[in-house]
Amino acid sequence: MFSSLSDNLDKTFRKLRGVGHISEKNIADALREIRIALLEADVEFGVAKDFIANVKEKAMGAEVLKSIKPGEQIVKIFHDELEALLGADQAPLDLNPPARILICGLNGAGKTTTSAKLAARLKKEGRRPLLVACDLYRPAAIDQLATLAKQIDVPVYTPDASEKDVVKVAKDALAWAEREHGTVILFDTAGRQEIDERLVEELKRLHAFLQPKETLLVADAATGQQAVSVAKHFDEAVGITGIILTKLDGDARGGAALSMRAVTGKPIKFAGEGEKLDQLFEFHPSRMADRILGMGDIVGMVEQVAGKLNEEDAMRSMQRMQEGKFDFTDFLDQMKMIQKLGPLEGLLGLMPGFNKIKKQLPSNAFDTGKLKRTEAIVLSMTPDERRRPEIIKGTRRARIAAGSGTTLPEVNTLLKQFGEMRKMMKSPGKMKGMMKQLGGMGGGGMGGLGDMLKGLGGKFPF
Ligand SMILES: Nc1nc2c(ncn2[C@@H]2O[C@H](COP(=O)(O)OP(=O)(O)O)[C@@H](O)[C@H]2O)c(=O)[nH]1
Ligand SMILES: [Mg+2]
Repeated sequence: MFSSLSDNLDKTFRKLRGVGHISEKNIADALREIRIALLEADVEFGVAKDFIANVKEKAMGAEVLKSIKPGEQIVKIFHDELEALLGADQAPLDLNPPARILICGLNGAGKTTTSAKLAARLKKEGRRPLLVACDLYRPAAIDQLATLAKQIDVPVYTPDASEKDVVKVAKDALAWAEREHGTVILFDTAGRQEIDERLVEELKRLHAFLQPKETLLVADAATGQQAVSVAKHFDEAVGITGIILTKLDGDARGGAALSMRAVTGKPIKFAGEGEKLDQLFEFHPSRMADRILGMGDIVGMVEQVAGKLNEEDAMRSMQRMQEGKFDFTDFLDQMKMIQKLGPLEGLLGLMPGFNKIKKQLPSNAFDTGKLKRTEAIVLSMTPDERRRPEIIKGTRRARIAAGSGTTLPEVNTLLKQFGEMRKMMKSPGKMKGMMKQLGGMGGGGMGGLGDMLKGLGGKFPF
């Protein structure tokens, strides 16, 4: 998501930063490029136009600060406007009792998945969420929600397949919820390929009956402009209170995400970034702006990583890297951590400048099969070999290749890359830079992994 927009903005801003004195012409040129970049990213025309006008006004009116370069000042103005466009502050859910959340949207947008993801989040926060299946058109939809609910261990109300009245279902579900002592109830509704009157009527009736505190529209970020008009339509029909964008992990151009808030005036509250049930994140405009500007969503990454990693382990391998003692045992530990984190590509996408690094990586860099083969090679080494990779010469290499079911060239490549990686870790300049970054991340940092990856740049040995 956003990768070509990020690249284009990066080009423009690099030019701006390069000039010592900024003229009106510099600004005008940059704004023109930015406008094109936004439109290419599928940002709604009116939104792009207003956005550029705002940036222009601020850039022209800004008092030139002596302490920073003029180009950087404009980047900052742009960043702040982008943040405002995305909604300024993170918008929390209204969960005051009776907390009812109505989930709506088109077919395939991700309503059912997102209902479960949201329930999982709420449960983690210590609430007692309940799920209610209100998609009565497809029996499979009820089963789908029931299956997901089971995975996250959240009670689910599933109506009889013969039931056709959604308000009746909601009424029965509320009585059930009372008995279940739920503190927040999520209603997953039916969608259509397109908005049609019957769908809207049904949703209106359900909405009028439930009077939900939150009516969340689930919108697929990959659908671009269409998602924006759908949002408007739903909002006019039932009055949505917020938006959940899904499939931000895809390669959509991102325009919908940027236009949604401005067009509907409703906040984007969460973002889905994968099919797994823990891949729903709070939408933070400021972090998203950083990410679009290629600054990376460092805070998001730290949160994501911190939830899954053992900080002590991470710190220990960081320490070993610094001391130049990093060996294949540490490497194996790191690989295990990486596998725990889930898709590496998604995680790395949050890092500053990753779009550029990504292009330099071999196309199979994120191939989990390759990761497994690398692991097999390391596992076929003796403890001594893992500690002292320099002793792994000819016959040992052949033995490792045979033992791991890989080939000699694969073993050679891994050893070579590992050697290079080690050399880089020992280079004091590089490590110092990494440590500084770590300090800047606050909270003592999460340890070696993120920094190791960053420091490695294009040199992943796996
Ligand atoms: N990659 C990705 N896939 C998603 C995401 N959210 C939902 N999906 C997938 O999109 C498809 C449709 O989702 P579903 O919840 O059934 O949509 P519904 O028809 O709106 O209820 C399923 O295959 C989901 O796994 C997301 O954030 N990222
Ligand atoms: Mg569904």
